[in-house]
Amino acid sequence: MDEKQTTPSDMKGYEELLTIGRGAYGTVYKARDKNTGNIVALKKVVVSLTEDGIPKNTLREISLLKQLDGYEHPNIVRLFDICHGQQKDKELIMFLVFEHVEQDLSAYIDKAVSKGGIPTMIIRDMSREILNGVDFLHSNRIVHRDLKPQNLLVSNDGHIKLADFGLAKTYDFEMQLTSVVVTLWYRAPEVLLGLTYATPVDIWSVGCIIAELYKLSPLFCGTSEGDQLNTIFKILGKPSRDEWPKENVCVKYDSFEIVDASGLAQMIPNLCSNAEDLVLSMLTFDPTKRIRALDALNHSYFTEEPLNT
Ligand code: 0RS
Repeated sequence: MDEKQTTPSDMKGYEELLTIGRGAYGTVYKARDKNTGNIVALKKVVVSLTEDGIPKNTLREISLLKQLDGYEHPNIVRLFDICHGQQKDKELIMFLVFEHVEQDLSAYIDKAVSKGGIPTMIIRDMSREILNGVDFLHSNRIVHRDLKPQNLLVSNDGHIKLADFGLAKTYDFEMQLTSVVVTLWYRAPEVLLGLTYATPVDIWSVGCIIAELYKLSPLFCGTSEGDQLNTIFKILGKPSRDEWPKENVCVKYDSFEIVDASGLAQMIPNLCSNAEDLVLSMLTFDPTKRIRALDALNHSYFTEEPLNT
């Protein structure tokens, strides 16, 4: 049997119920722990072995994931266990056993459309929880790199839990093999420009996600890297020549037309002024000037009584 066909059913102790998702990360299954009857999320990760066995980066990442779980952060999915499956040739199959959360934020937003939107107090609580989770990752020097409504999980009692982080170096190898369409909509400009990047990329994504909680549809829907940048500039305005990165950017400043920014308020009429100010401080082109998670949590949007204007 091909190793790609390995499912949790081959693993003693877990009964596979269904495939939740397939992506650059591998496959996530909904499964039942046969001993406890608990429902879990099983993530299958294929690790390519080197002459020395499991790559050092992978070991480091997995031990960090275990260590982070010790904090039991309320806005991060629990990691219950790590099991290794069979080893075939130069590959080892590992299963990460996570707490199962019923719904993702994209499904939650879809449902809210027919309900006439998300109450502003709920948006504020969710935004705070997302930033709390992001601040926790950043404090532990983890950059999520791919925050989006599909990997922000919503528990039955309405709390946000971040998933799909911490295995960046392990994935990158596998990612080249998978031909999954990755969304560009939450990507920061520095990523789209192919520059080096760090924690500010997650803040950009959070800005896009908070805007989406108000708008109920994605803010920047580009079809390619260039089109994504154009879409951003059409709404926020094109950065000045001064702001354009001086590092070796392959993309030319002049390749983007100068347009009159339509503005966020135009796109999202129900955005209050505090929310607009916070989102704009997250959607700052220059990553060094972008607000950090901890400062965002102390923004007047969270500390002042909300105004319904
Ligand atoms: C239509 C695109 C979407 O419990 C879901 C869970 C869900 C989990 C869970 C727990 C811990 C993960 C998932 C996880 C691990 C990579 C991941 C990537 C994305 C999301 C979670 C990941 N398709 C349908 C709805 N959907 C996302 C795909 C759901 C719905 C409920 N419960 N994941 N994903 N880690 N690694």
